[in-house]
Amino acid sequence: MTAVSYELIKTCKQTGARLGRVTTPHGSFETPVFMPVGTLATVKTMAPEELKDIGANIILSNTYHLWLRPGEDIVEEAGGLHQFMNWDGSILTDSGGFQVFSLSDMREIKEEGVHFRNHINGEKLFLSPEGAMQIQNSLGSDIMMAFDECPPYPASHEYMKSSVERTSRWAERCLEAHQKPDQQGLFGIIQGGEYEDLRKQSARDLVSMDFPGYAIGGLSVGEPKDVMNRVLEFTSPLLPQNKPRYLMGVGSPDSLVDGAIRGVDMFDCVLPTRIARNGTCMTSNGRVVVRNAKFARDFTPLDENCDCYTCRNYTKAYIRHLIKTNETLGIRLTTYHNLYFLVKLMENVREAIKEDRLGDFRDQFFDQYGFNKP
Ligand code: PRF
Ligand code: ZN
Repeated sequence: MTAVSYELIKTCKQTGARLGRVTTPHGSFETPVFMPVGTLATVKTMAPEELKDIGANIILSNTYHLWLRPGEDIVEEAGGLHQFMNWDGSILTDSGGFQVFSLSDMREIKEEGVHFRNHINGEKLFLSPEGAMQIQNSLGSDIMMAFDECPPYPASHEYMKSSVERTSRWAERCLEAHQKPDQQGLFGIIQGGEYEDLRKQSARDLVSMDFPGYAIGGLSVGEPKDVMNRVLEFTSPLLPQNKPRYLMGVGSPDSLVDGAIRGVDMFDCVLPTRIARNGTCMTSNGRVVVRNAKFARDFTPLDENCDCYTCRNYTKAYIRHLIKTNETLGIRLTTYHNLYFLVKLMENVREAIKEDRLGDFRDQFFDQYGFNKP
């Protein structure tokens, strides 16, 4: 038995989007799903009970950050990440590769792994496929990610080809090093940038290794939206129908809907929690910067169409006051609302797939949010 399984429930007749269910050792959830990010074993400002309240069943955490602080040995001694943070839903951990590339200084990529300096104190460190598996085995996440390289955009075809080939060799080493395949599902990561031949090569390599799920990496790294959509259109069909597909680091409302339409099942992003902490909210009518002076006397909720705890109980004027005075309740309320908004959006997407009307839902949602129709 593998630790993680996927059941395809139905596809939307209007768009081809997939409604499915992923089951892990810590329960199951319907897809398409948005996973809140809890980098340091906490979704910033949110207690686990609050995550449950908004309807989140899976969160993401980071190998790289937990390896540095508090150290995976301490998390393991606590009984694993679920026990350590008091979260009994599912957890996916990213492998650290991407974080090393985006956060650290002076990285050097070698066949054996990546040499770099820690972003906190400059200490010399080394992370390899084997290291990333050992750390994730100690953390005890339900879904682990393979150790990959996410090259910057744009990268030359020549560089991308050698990188994809190395990522495939690293994926083999991850499978080999993974100690608990019956308790933790390991997902492979497709790379290849915007190059169709390289995405094909990467998908062919990884699909032949038979992972229980596949991520599409290397997107939302600075390329235009239409490039991301085109890459999804030619990459999605390369992946097995009976395994989940995860688009890494993507979480703007338009990209969630457009990703689902292109066959993506899982998404994560720091966007809702990060913008909440500077007072920006996602609403059904677009972004609201609640810090703005124009809301000083606005005694209506952040979003008239939202029934979250924040919108049922507080006004823009009050939340603006809290954020302007650095009161911590302010960013708790905006974070709660933004996560609720995306979790609810995905509920609506799933409902629309059930009823074969995701295309209509997209048009209506984009109109109201204020995104331009393509
Ligand atoms: N690889 C890994 N994590 C990631 C990415 C990737 O390509 C991205 C790209 N958007 C976000 N997080 N391992
Ligand atoms: Zn709300």
